[in-house]
Amino acid sequence: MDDRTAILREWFDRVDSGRTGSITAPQLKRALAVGNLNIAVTVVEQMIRMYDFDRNGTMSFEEFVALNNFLLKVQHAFSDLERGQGYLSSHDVSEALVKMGFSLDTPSFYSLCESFDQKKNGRLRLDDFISLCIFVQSARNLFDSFDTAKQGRVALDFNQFVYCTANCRI
Ligand SMILES: [Ca+2]
Repeated sequence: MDDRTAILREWFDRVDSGRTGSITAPQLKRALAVGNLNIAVTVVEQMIRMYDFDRNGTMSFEEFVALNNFLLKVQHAFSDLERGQGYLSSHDVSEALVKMGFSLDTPSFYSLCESFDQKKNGRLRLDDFISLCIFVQSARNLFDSFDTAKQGRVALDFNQFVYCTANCRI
């Protein structure tokens, strides 16, 4: 076990207060709040769904390590661009998303930014930005699961559309 894994393990065991070997959405939400990240429980649930490989609704240590890798990537993108301000402007968000491999057109980018700009002041703090990235990544995963021919385009019937929107609603 390397140092980073050992630190994560310690953190995980502290959050897993009942020593069940897995952590739940409310436990993860509380743990993130200790680190000053105020993330809506629906977003935390989405985080868990993204990496819940065995689909049991909770996060094992291995699943948590995968989530943590994603969160580190998001945090790095944020700190690269926040320039000591503590927030990203929508221009910075766009740049960060491109760096992370998401290039969106203007209408989808702005509606995305607006929905995650909690204070509606054009400034996305780290928790807003994490929520936004969780949404974009899960939308990407869901899209890819339908785009089996990898053509960048999918055709959905109404049931599939409802399935998608229900899955991405956070
Ligand atoms: Ca699981």
